[in-house]
Amino acid sequence: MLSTSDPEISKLLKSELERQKKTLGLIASENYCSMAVLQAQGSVLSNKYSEGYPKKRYYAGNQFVDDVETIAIERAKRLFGAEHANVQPHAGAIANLAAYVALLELGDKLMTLSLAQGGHLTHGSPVNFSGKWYKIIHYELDPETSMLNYDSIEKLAKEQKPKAILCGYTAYPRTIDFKRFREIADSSGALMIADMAHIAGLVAGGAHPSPVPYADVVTSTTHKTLRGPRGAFILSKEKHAKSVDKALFPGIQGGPFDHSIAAKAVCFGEAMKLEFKDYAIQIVKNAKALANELMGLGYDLVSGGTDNHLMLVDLTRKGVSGKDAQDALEKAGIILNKNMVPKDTRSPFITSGLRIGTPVLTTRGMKEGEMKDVARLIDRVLTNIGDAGTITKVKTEVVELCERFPAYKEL
Ligand code: DSN
Repeated sequence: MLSTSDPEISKLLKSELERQKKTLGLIASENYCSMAVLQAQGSVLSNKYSEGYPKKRYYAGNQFVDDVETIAIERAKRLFGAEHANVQPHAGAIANLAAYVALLELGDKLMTLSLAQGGHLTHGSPVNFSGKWYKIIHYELDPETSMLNYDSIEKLAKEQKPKAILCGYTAYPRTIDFKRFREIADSSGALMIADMAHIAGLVAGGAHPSPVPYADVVTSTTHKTLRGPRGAFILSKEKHAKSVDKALFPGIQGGPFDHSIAAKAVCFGEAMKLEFKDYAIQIVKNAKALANELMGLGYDLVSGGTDNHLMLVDLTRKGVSGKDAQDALEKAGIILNKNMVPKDTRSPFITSGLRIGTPVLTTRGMKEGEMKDVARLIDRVLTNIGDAGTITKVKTEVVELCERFPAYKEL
């Protein structure tokens, strides 16, 4: 229908589908969701207004929307063993805003890892609401290991006495000890917030420890390792349930995106299946295989490897900037993002590193053997940067690999 009613947009959607089919998606925060998720997301629920929560709405006609949202809430609680779930946040940034509004007053101290060290804009960046509205104290990664140093975080927390400590990151390749963060929070009288957006699928599939038993509030997106629709949710202890719900609506958002909530319910349902466990475990196996192969090829990995779905390659010794590497790889059909590395001397627009993640390729069915191939393809481009012939050859091999592991066969 779209192709006749709006050929201009239809053509672009087809081109994007082709791009997703024919390139290697290595952006650590992306994934390819199922056809079922896409169908729910593109459903008539998009037409409904349902401000409020199930059975407490400001509009009529919500009998089916109520059931959809209730199912999504119950599935989220069951999947993560949570006391309370709110499935309405439109995005991870909004979920974090709601967590802060629920737990903090304006100007309260919030302790986080900075964006440059692997946090997120909403973890107190000066250009973000979080950095403007709260007094941000940043803890640092250990300068030697580039890993979390729990003892020094504890020392800082005891000195600073923040209202809340946030853990959970966008570019940290190692396991997070959430139990230790709870101890740190308790020892300094702080609340604990965990942003598990990146690792939610690993947590759901048992491939990373869960923050849910320990954190007061857990925020997450649904579209990363969890492989759902673009959107977010919040889990909390029962004692914070009312504040979380009130913070989000009417505090921040208006009408929920009921189509997204339906798609989140489908995603939670998929993540409860046994196959999802295998998927989550394979994401990590693939990341380790890719990391080992890259290190074997002479690349420096921040912290010396990975425990999760992503790795950070420090290109300093290779003499290539993150931006140049990203651009050259994109030309060859390898899609990833430049990233700051510890002690980076370049700006965030240039950077000295790359962030590489395996959720998409794992969704496509690739395993450790293919990860070695992918590492070698990356290496060929980076060691011949600027060589058009290499890029053309690698691009052909990328398309061949993609065709062996097709995405969206139905489309
Ligand atoms: N933009 C996401 C990422 O790439 O990690 C986080 O929101």
